[in-house]
Amino acid sequence: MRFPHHHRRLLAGAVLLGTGLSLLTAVAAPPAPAVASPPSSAYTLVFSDEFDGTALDTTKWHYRTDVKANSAQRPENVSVSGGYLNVHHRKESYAGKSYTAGGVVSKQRFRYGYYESRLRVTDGAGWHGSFWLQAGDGTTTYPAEQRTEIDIFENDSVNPTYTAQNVHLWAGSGAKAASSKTGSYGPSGFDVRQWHTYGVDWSETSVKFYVDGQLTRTTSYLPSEDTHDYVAMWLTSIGYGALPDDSKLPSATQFDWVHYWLKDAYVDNDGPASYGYTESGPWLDSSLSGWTVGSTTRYAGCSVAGAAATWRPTLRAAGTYEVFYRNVVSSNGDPAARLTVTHSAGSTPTTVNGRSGGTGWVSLGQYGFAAGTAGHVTLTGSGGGCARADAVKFVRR
Ligand SMILES: [Ca+2]
Repeated sequence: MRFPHHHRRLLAGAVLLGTGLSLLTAVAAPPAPAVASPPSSAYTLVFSDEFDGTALDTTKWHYRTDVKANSAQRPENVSVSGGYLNVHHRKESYAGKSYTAGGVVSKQRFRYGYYESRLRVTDGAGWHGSFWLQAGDGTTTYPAEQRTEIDIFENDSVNPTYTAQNVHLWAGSGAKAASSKTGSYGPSGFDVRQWHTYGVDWSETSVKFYVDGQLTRTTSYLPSEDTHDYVAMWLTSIGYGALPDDSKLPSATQFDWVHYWLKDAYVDNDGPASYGYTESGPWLDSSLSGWTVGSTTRYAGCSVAGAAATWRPTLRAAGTYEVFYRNVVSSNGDPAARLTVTHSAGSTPTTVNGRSGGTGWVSLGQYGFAAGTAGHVTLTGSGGGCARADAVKFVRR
């Protein structure tokens, strides 16, 4: 099921249509229809920028300011006008380069969910337009915290007939953790100088790439392959590959809007502090690995009854969710850890054996939840072993 909705600029045009054809000439020719395309109704919009103002919203965005390949990136090259984020390309000497470009990097971090932007790249060789996900603040493309990189859209403008659709697995500071998962999309007649929407649905096990609302490529990407970390959205363009075609400068790569939709909620002991994990009683760092590469776990004092950990997501929409606890099994684990799910109809306890069986997600059942932070899971140690805390997920059903 899909939920197309027209961009509000088109709605404004439709309103004017009803008032008389003579007004049509006052309305700029609308670009091709924009489609917001979460893969199902279970997704909720939680971050967006329509770029409809006259200045960048710097509460949402850093500027990309690195110096890389053929250009230096400058805040001066980013503008918001005409309903677009414009990333300007210029021939000018700056920071040792002969060209400048730029872009924006979200201050907020995201993980799983559906990301989409409508964009078009410049006409003329030399520019690497991209809509992509990775940690960082724009000062470098190789931050120490760099792990997952997902290229939702990526093109070298010397060949405007394709978009790359890659997942890169980094270990930080430009070092690879594993081989990239590369692919591209470019059917006959495809032209990235025209407006298209590019989306990615990133989940715990896969990355699905969309173009104009159609699924074009799926790659598996498991939490055991690299850290599924919290990433920023990058909407950028830099000089890269073929030298720029000076006859086309100045030019710009344009972004009409960007949207992020969330479906499932993950709460992790080592996620951002504000993302809903808390403890009471004696807890310690464990050497046992968490659910994704680099994720840590905690354990309660092993003979202490009553130590508790709580996972409390911010659920973006009311609905039915299946709740899972990641059971980190060990020989000294708590054989009777008590997991209590608090939901719209009350609280439901489940006893989980943390001493035998395999480490992995354990379903605690499906329940109804309100939007917000009322729903939660609490782990209470029995005192008969080490209760262990890693992650809990709420999967929308
Ligand atoms: Ca963890």
